Amino acid sequence: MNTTTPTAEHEHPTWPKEFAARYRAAGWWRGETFGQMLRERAAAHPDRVAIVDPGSNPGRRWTYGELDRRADHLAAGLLARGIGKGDKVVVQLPNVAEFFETVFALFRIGALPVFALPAHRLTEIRYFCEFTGAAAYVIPAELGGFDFRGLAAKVVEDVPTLRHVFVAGGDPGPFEALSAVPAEPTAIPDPPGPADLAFLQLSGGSTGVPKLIPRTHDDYIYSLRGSNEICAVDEDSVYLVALPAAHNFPLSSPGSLGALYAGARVVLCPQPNPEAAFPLIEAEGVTLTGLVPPLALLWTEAAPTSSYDLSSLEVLLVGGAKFSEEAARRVRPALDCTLQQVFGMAEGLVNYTRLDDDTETIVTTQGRPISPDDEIRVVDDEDNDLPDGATGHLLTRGPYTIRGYWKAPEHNARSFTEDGFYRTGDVVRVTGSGHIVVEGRAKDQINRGGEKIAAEEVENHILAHPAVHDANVVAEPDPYLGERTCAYVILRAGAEPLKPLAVKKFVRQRGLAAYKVPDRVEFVEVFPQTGVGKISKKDLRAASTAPEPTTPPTPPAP
Ligand code: OOB
Repeated sequence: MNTTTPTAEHEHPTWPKEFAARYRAAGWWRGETFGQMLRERAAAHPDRVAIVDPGSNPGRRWTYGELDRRADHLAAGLLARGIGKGDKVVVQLPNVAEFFETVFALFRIGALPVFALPAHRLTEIRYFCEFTGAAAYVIPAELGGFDFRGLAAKVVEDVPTLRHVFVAGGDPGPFEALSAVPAEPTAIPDPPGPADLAFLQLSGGSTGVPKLIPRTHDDYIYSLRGSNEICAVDEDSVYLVALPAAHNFPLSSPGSLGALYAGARVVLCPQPNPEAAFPLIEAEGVTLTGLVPPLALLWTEAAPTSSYDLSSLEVLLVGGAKFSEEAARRVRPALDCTLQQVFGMAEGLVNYTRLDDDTETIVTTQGRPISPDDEIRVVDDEDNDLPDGATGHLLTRGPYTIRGYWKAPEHNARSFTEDGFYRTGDVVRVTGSGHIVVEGRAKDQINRGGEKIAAEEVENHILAHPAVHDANVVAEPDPYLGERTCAYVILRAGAEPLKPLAVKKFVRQRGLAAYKVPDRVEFVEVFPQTGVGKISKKDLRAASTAPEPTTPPTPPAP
C-alpha cells in the first residue's frame, strides 16, 4: 500500500498524517512561516543590517525593518495586480537585494516563487512558466551582456497565463519596473499556513525536463534551524552568498535564509571568484560561506597570496559535488578556517560534517544528516538493505525530504518507494560514526562542478538535429570541474559530416543554459552495448579519453 497521502489538489504527495504528527511532536515542525519569521526578526531588531548588496549602485544596506517594510509594500502591489495565494511566479534574479524583497513578498501572500537560475534560457524558462501556469516572471534587465527583457518577450508570446513581467533594476523596456509595484500595505486576505507550500525548487534532474520540488514553510524552516545549529550560525554571523542565491545550497544550508532566521547579516556577492569575494569578506567581516568544489579550489589557491584580510572567515562549507580528500586537506592551511562538507539535495536531506569532527572525518566524509528523524537506507539494486558499511543506493525519508515531486505522478512512482523513501540516485556508504561517504552515482546525470545536467535532456536536444541518428551524453573526468559533459553522436547514413562545434552551437541555439552545452562532442559509428543489447553508458564513460582541457573551463558562475 502506498502510505504517502496526496494533497487535496492532488498536485503532489505529502507526509502521511502520522509522520506529520510525529515531526510536530518532536519539535521539528513548529508552525512557523517565512512571512511571520521576517516580521518577528524585524520587531526584535529593526535596525540590524539584514541584506548588503554591494553590486548595486549605490551599494544598498537594508535593515530587518526595511526588508520587512519592503516585503509588505511589494506584497500589497502584487495583490493589487491580482497575484495571490497559490499563484506561481518564476523568479530569475541574480544575487541582488530585490531577490529577498520579492521572495518575502511572495511568501507573505502565499504565492509560490519558482526558483530559476540566471543561467536558464528560453527552453527552460518557457517550460517553468508553462508547466506551473505562472502568473508572473521576475527578471533583471540584463546580466553579463544578456538581455532578459528579450527573453521575457518571447516567453510572454508563448505562455498565455503569464500576465506580468517585473524587471528589477535597469530599464524595464516594455515591462513594469519592480520598483513601481510596491503599494500601501493592506491586510493579506488568506495568508499561508505552516503546512502550505512556500515555493517550488528545481531538481538537478535526470529526466528530459526538470522536475519541481514542493517545499513547505514548516519543513524548510526546520532545515534552516537545524543547519544553523550545526553550522553555529547566530545573530553575529555574516553569510556571504557567493553561489547563485536561488540554489538550495546558498539559500538554506545554512544559506541566506538560515542567516535571516538567525537575525544575522547576508552579504550578496555578484560573482563567486576571489576577486569579487575577498574584498567583501574583509569589508563586511564575513564569517561563513558556501562554495562548490571548483570554486573552493580557486579560493584556496588565491588566498595565500591575497592582500585582503580573510581572518573573519570561520567556516567554509563545500558541497554540491564531491570534494576530493586532497583538495579538502588544503582548506585550513590556505584559509585558516574550518571546512564543513555538505552533501545535500533540493529534495530535502542535507548532511554536514560537524565543526568538532576530527580532521580525518572532515576531509574524508560528506557528513551526517541534520535530523535524528532523517532515515537513511543503503540498498542493493533490488531495494534489499545492505550490511553496515557496504556501498549501495541511498534512500532517505524524513521531516524535510519531500514525498513526491510536483505534478509528476509517473515519475514519483519511480523516484520514491511505496513507503515514501526518496531514491537519491547517489551511491554511498555509511561509516561507523554514521557519516556518509559519496562513492558514486546511479542516476543518469552529469555533475559539472555542482551544476547538474540531465543526460536525457541534452540528448533530446541533440537528437533534434536533422543530421543526427542517435546521441548519448555521459560524464568524463575533468581536473577542475570534477566532471564535464561528453556527447557521443551517431550521424544519419548519408548525412553531411558535422563538426563538433556545429553540434554545440545547435544545442546553444535551442535556448539552453550554457552549462548544459556539451564540453566535447565525439562522432562514433556505434555505441557499445550491454549483454542484453542496451546501450552501455558505463562503457561509453570508460571509453572517454578525457584529455586535458585545452583552455581552462570557466568556473560555474551565478
Ligand atoms: C545540492 O543540491 P542539488 O539538488 O543541486 O543536487 C543534489 C545532488 C545529490 O543528490 C548528489 O548527487 C550531489 O548533488 N551532491 C554531492 C554533494 N552534494 C551534493 N555529491 C557528492 N558530494 C557532495 N558533497 O547540490 C545541494 C543542496 C543543499 C546543500 C548542498 C548541496
